[in-house]
Amino acid sequence: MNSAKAITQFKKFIKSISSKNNTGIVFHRDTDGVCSAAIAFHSIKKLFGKSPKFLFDYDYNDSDAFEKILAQVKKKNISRLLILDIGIDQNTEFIKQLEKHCRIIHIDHHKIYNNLSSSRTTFIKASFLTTMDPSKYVTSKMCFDLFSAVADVSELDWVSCTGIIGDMNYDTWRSFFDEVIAEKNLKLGQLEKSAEIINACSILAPEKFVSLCRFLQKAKHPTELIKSDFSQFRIRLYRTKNRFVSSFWEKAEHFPKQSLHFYEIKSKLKIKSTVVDAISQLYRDQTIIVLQRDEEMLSFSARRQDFKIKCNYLLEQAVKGISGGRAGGHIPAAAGSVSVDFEKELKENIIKIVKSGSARNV
Ligand SMILES: [Mn+2]
Repeated sequence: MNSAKAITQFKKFIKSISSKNNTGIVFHRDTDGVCSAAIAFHSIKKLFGKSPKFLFDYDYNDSDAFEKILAQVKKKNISRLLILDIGIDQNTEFIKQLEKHCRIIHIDHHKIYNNLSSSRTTFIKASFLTTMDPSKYVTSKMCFDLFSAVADVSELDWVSCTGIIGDMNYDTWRSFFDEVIAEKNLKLGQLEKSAEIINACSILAPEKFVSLCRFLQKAKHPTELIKSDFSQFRIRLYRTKNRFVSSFWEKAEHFPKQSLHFYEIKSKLKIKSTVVDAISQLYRDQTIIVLQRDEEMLSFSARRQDFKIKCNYLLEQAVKGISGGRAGGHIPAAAGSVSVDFEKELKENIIKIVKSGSARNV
């Protein structure tokens, strides 16, 4: 699939919507995900005079998520569903179920696991639209560019920037930021603060994430978000994060020869992605793996900012053969989970794979 074809497919899907259709948006419960959803929401409302009837923030760790989505799609009679910033093509069976009830468009920048393209599903991955690594063409920028071809979404350019920061790709999109900053009379710091507020909300108050999406789709400037009630979560989260970041050297398990570090953190907050993002910004040429457990599951996130190790491959291989193990993501950022009983096996697998050199990105 080339870029022109993908854009044609996108337009075809949008043309298939009328004001008679009920639309829904399923988006990843993270900053890039909700920013993507806000841009899609805004566009649909503008194009059809009718807001999406169903919004759902998807968490990879929620084993009931697919059932919940299917039930709501049926109940709310959703006939057009947008799935944003989720590697949903790992779950072809679920898509087959959904296709019985609605037409689907999947817009995402994770690597391609399975091509879902069918008469009912429009499948758009970043790699159809760009030659750069797909992790860099974040979904909120994809949505901004795609929807710009059918509607005026310029009001939400700052939301796209916020999603880009959430997926740590400011450097890739510097000139886009310069334009937005000049046009909206913004400061980069306001966009960074916005990304932090959204991230904090996803962790401390996920039950408010759908209303955050509704808020963002009509917010014309980051100050609206910064002055809102959502702002309160930021300070609480960042205090905790900084504590973990500052004890990284002392508390983590280090494998300097492999440039590999395991760091298990204990917190009631689901904070591992935030912690690993911050640490990996400090040590860009190291493979950092932060682990966090609840009663049953051990979750982990891997980061490597210099692209020398494929984190997605590393974790996918490491959970192979571990029953119930899951993993996926991008080259610089991936995540997964196994049952707590398999911690030792998981770490041994990771060390073995790194030593073998097979996860090297050549
Ligand atoms: Mn993303």
